[in-house]
Amino acid sequence: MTYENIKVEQRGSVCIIELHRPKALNALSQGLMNDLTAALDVAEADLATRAIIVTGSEKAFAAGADIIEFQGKSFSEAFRQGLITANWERIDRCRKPVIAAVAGFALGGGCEVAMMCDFIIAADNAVFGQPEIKLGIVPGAGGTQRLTRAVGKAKAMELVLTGRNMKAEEAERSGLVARVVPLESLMEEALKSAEAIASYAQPAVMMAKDLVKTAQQVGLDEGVKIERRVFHSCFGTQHQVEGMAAFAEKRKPEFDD
Ligand code: DAK
Repeated sequence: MTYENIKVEQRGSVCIIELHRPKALNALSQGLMNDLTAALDVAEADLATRAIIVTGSEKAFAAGADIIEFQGKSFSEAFRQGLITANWERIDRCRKPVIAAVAGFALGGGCEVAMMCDFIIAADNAVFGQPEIKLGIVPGAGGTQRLTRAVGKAKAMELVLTGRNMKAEEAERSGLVARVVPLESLMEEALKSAEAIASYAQPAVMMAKDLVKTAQQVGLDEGVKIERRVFHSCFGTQHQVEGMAAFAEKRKPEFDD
């Protein structure tokens, strides 16, 4: 499949999706979001793909939704057309693990797309922010919600109300990103994580992802109860049998699906 606004590369069982609109700092146009959605559909349907990396360029992961496309829309158009529709949530609905490898600007919708991924590995030049307030709007793809869950109310409120950008080191300290690495080793580090994940039992990986996401939706008692049920269900898989046999036999487990 060929795309206009992204590049897709398969590295073994890892699918790397690179946002690629260099002239507009990877601004997330409708065309780009359509491409991203299509690529995720393919990666999710492909049994050989066990982990996905979404990345951008060294200068920009994505500098937000495409402001030029937004410009001139009336309330009625925005509301009735569902302005930039449901494909914005496609990453969030992906059942396979998705890592955001972020260098440069991750602003507005760019920060929101990164936050929809399962975790963010940031280059030391990464910059995060929700500057929508400066455009006379509010974040519209989960920025106020996911940022608040990630960094807490005080910092989220400050970032959203002032439109201030946050550098990688502050983003790591605040819990928005999992790890900061030197720019030159960003992809190597993201690949290492993706390949580790890809080597594990895929049902367990998908269940674990689902459970961590559940923690963001439900209370502790309910979450722990759901976790217990899913834990027990692992004992119905051949992966648990293989994983524990391999440990006992002091060999590497072989998880082929
Ligand atoms: N949209 C369109 N073009 C953009 C862009 C953007 N967001 N960001 C940058 N560009 C373009 C610039 O216009 C410029 O184009 P030319 O003039 O060369 O043709 C080119 O990229 C290079 O940008 P700069 O010359 O400005 O580069 P600098 O290094 O000087 O500055 C910057 C980089 C990132 C600080 C600056 O470009 C900037 O402030 N960009 C805008 C950042 C921003 O405000 N982002 C938030 C946009 S609003 C929703 C889903 C999503 C959203 C809402 C709802 N639903 C599902 C309902 C999201 C909304 C947003 O993201």
